[in-house]
Amino acid sequence: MQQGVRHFCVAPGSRSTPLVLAAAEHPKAKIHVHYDERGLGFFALGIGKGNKMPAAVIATSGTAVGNLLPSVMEAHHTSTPLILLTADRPPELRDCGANQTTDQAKVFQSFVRWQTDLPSSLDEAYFRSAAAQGFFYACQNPPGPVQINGQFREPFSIPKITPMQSETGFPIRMEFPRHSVKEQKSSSSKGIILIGQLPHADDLHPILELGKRLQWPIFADVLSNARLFPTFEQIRCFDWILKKGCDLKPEQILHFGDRLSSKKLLEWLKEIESDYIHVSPRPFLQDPGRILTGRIQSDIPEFCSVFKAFSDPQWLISWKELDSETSSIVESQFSKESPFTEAHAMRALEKAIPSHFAAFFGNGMPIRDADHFFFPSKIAGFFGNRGLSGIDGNIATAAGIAESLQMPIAAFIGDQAALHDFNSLPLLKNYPVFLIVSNNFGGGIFSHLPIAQSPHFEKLFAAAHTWNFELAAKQFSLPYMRIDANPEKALEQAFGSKQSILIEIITDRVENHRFQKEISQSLKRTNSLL
Ligand SMILES: Cc1ncc(C[n+]2csc(CCOP(=O)(O)OP(=O)(O)O)c2C)c(N)n1
Repeated sequence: MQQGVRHFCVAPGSRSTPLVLAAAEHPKAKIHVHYDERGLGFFALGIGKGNKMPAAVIATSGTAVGNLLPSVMEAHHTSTPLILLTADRPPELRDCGANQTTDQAKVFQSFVRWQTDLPSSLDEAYFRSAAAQGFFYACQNPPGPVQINGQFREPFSIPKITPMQSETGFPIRMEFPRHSVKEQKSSSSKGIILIGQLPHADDLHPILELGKRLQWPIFADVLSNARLFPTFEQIRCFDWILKKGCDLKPEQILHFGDRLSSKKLLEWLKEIESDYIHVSPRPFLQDPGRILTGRIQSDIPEFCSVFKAFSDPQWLISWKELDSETSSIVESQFSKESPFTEAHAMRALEKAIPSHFAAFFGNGMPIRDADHFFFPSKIAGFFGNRGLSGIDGNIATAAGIAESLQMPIAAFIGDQAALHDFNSLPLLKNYPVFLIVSNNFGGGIFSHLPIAQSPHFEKLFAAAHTWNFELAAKQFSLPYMRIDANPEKALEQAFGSKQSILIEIITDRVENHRFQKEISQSLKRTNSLL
């Protein structure tokens, strides 16, 4: 608490009684209760994604702790701060068959930035210091998950910790060094800037300004938030341009932040063999193609201010021309008579979403469709779980983001991601989450793979089903709306609500695949006419 942690996410249990009561008695703690530790972990992850401050999860011993692992992995891979307060048995009950007792001090292995196994009896100074140490590691550069495993002996009592005098400020002052860099020069004028999800919100503008100064095209991922500031240099249809085939070859690539969603981009980067530099304040290697020619660990604004290169206005203009040709071909597909697909649903969301909403995209097709088709003029921000791209915990993460930002969120996820995280529907009870489930009755993403031709596809890959979500909403007293076509008006109406709602949009994964294939083919046809 003294460090500024306010959200305590609690799953019921007995061994964790001292931790739960200590949080409950604190006047400044905001307590969230959920019965499923897996969803609770993702909810806490969402809080950390929203406000960059760690939420604390309190869990009892045994498999409860194991259920936190997926969210801890995602927190590790996305550098999201998270504190786990796990309750354990005292040493005399370990390794002797005692109930609900396992080796939970090592469950999270290398995924936690720091871990401690607190002894059963400890004085206040030790406890305070360990809590501050955990906070420090959770927030250091790079932030991430930490575990404080506490050994509690019965009878349980509330630890007597007298609140510190000062109610504000941190008793441990943290100052992280900025990673500064010397002047960086490139002899190229034909450069491209890639922007993935960024470590800090204030990294974005210096990159956009760098693009303007150098007149270098910018390829920005949906989670970079760059499309909220549509500067001239941004190439909106870069993924379609690369899919169609493109003769423009950059000499220099500058990549800021995380991996981009576009698979085609990675293939193209391998083909072109340009000088390719990744810039991040974090020490993690970001190079799935093993093609980087340089890594610079630096604060992003600092790097942008010292980077020098040449500009060639024609280079940018050539990309802009390609972008506008490509964009009009993509748009012409939307104006044609065609069956209703996930792409159309995404477009409807783009038009209907109010500007004070945030947006979250589930893994599978939703994040990819958002990357292609979701360019709202103004919203509060874009979110996803792209550290490990799991379809688990997507509902819980969106709920955690809404809670920490205290703003409504539209969460667009597929039916399998929804089925995976049904347990988290009760978490929608607080801040409004407009949960849009695009139900294409299976895993649509696999229709885009060669395995879609296999006779085993529907059963073993799409995992086809015939379920819908109306009764699930009813089970958790959530309002429900079903949309079969023309979703824009219906979405606008739903977004007027003050409370969470489950909106099921019926889509067709085969048609979605056909629609996107048609875009690629019409782009290729135009290529051959040129
Ligand atoms: C926890 C987890 N299990 C399995 C996968 C593999 N996977 C990736 S996408 C996907 C299907 C997604 O289907 P759905 O949520 O319905 O979205 P759609 O692609 O149909 O739009 C699966 C099973 C995963 N990413 N995470």
